[in-house]
Amino acid sequence: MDHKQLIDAVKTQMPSKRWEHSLGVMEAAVALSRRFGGPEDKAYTAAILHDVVKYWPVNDQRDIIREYNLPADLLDYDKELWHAHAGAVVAQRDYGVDDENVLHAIRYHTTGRPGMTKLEKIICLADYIEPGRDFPGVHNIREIAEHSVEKALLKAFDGTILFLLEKGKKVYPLTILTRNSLIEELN
Ligand code: DGI
Ligand code: FE
Ligand code: FE
Ligand code: FE
Repeated sequence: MDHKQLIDAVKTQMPSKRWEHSLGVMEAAVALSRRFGGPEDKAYTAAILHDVVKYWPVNDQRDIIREYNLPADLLDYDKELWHAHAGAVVAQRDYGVDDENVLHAIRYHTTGRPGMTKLEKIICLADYIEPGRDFPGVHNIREIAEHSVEKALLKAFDGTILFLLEKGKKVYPLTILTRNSLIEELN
């Protein structure tokens, strides 16, 4: 599928508010790719698809995790984590994406992972700072993102982890490992 076909198809999978967020991620991801020399075309594709199953019934997301032998421990953590992994399966199976870098960018857009590629970092960060996002600290992260993807992502993960702590929620271990690895990369 080309981008236009992909957009028409993915748009039908979510409410219009969420689609606006996806448009914002496309814009931010392309801008970051230009700024930091990432693969623009892949960033565009990954951005379109990153939340493709976010509004599917959670039972369907859970079924995909089981059926495709995705990390079973995801099911012990927040449902919010499921759409990223399930989304990568759907991008490949239903939308014909076969680029492993793009699939990883979708799969790890919520938690990140140690050793992310530039594309993965860009999608993860674009998801945080797209123009429609409005949470405390986003302005500061956008400024940091003018010069460093890693520094901006580290701030973003700090914010997510603080948010989870404040809510008394569990933190998925990979999220902590991602933060640690960003600190190491910056040293
Ligand atoms: O799908 P989006 O809303 O665009 O953003 P996302 O895919 O980054 O989802 C982030 C949500 O996931 C956010 O509300 C926090 C929640 N979450 C729950 N547990 C974890 C977690 N996020 C991370 N990074 N790590 C967790 O352990
Ligand atoms: Fe998401
Ligand atoms: Fe995110
Ligand atoms: Fe998103």
